[in-house]
Formats: sequence, structure tokens, C-alpha cells
Amino acid sequence: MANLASYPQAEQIKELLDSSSKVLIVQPDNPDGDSLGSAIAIEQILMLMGKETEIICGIKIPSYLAYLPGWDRVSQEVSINFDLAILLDTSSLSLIENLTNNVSQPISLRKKPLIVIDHHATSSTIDYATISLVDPEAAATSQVIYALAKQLNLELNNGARNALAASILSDTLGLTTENVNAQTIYTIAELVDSGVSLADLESTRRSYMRKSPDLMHYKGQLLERISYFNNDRIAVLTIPWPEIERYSPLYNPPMLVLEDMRFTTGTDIAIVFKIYPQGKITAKIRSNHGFPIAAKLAESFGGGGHDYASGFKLTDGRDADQLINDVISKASHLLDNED
Ligand SMILES: [Mn+2]
Repeated sequence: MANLASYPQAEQIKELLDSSSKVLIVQPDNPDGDSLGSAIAIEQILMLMGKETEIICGIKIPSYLAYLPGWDRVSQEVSINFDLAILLDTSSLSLIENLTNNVSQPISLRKKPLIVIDHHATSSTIDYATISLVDPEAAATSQVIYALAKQLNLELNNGARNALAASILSDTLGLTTENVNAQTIYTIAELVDSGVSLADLESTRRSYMRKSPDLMHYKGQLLERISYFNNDRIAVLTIPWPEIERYSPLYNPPMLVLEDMRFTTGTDIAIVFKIYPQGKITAKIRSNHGFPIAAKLAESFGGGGHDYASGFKLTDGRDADQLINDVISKASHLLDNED
């Protein structure tokens, strides 16, 4: 039987939790099912420990994540005088910029103890964390949280269990991604054993994935605009600012088509660029089984992530067309190396 991970940092984390009363739970600027589920689970665990908590995120939680009960407790402003902060699902400074720069009352995570819990392999750019618990073997941050909670005998309630299971399923696309290991499935097995219904979670999730006719038509436009390079091995799409402005509040545009792009015949890697005003460009990258080059590609452009899912963000004002060409040639190079 696969044992759950055991972490040397656990006791130090417990001491920090025990000595704190108001805990700020922080999600990165790219909230997803894992960061949200992890945040809700930590919130419930801390609540059972008698702590006051607040969950914050630099951007509004997208509506497709509203299937996770508790999503509406995530705010963009800090209202508690926290004595400890816990950052989840990122170790990257560039993914907490919104919170620390852009909101009307920027917060500083430097002045209070900070625990980082993450599973991204990319080396941390947050050098001021009090404790960093990063387990790149884990398929989701929530897998790390579950193992930590077991190790420290922390109490879980149904809200925490459901949030943990939902976030593992979210990051692993239903336990089917490369990074799923026996521990991931063992974690899910324990959660199911304690009452979580995967069928209930999935049907609730699906009910929030319905799209308006307007979005369906937009998805059609995006599909038509996909470009293929290097004998169709690289699928590329660009989303300009007016579309980001119009559709992002409804759905994150790349997520409408990224999976379809990845599953084109002959395609090994899919890349979607978003072009913002004032020289900001982001990219979301997904590669297929057998081509673990996503993180390497993102890292060449200052980003990071996993072998098969990654991204980067540039704000240096470089020319978008030139950048896209550079990314395509770097991707070609990495694919050739894999062959
Ligand atoms: Mn994650």
C-alpha cells in the first residue's frame, strides 16, 4: 500500500499554526480548482483549530469554479490583522503580483510569518517564506495538504474532505494526468472511505461548466483561428485584449479550446497567448503524453510549471509576433530533442 508522504517541515508548521490566531490564506493570481480547493480545505482545518481565517486572491474567482462551496468566501481585500499567511499552489513571486501591487490596498507578505505549500517543480522565487513545503511528487497542492493533515493529526470535516478531493480531481483531470501516483489515488481512496462521493462532485462540477450560446459561438471562432506549425506538432492561438476584456469574466478564453488544440491529430504541444495592453503577454502551455517539455519551454521565457502543463507572463513590452515566433522555435527545438 502506498504510504502518504511525510514531511520534515511538519512540526515547524504545527508550531507556527499553534502560535497564530488570525491566518490569511492566499491563492495565486491564476486561481484554479486546486488552489481554491486547497484554500477552502485549509480554511476548514484552521476553523476546526479555532483560528480566524480569511481567503484572498488577486483576481476574482472565475465562475466555472463556483461548483466548490466556499468560492464566495474568497475576497480581493484583506480585512483581518493576520499574524500568519499561508500561500497555496505557487512558489512564484510573479503569481502574487496582483495582490502585492495592483489591488487598491496592496498587502505585504514579507512582514509576517509565511508558509508556502506547493507542488510545482520550478524553483521558488519567494525568498522570504518562513517555511516552504513544496512536494513536486504530489499531483496537487491538496495532496500535500492531506498528507500534512494526517501527519499532524489535524481534524478534517466534510467541507475540507470534499474540497481536497475536488481539487485533486481538478489538477489531475480526474486522476488521468502524468503526475498521478499511487499516493494520489491512496489520498482519494481515503477521502472516499470517509464519505466523499466522486459522482456528486463531478455532477456538481459539470453543472457549472455549461456555457452560454454567446460563449459557444466564441469558442467556434477560437477553433477557426488555431494555427499549426512544424507539421501540426505545435498548435498556437492568440487572444487579443478586446476578447480578454469581453469574455474573461465569463470564462478564461484559453480554457475553451486548449484541450481541443492538444488533441488535434499530429499535435504534441498547444500554446495559447493572451495579449494585454502595455506590453503584457501571457502564455498557457499544454503538451501531450510522451512530450514532457511544457515546464522547460515556459522556463525559457521566465515562467514555470509542470512537465505537461505550464505558463509564463512577460511584461517587458516585447513585440508579440516576435515572441510568438521565438516560442514556436524553442518548442520545435525541445520537441526535436525528445524524438
Ligand atoms: Mn496545483
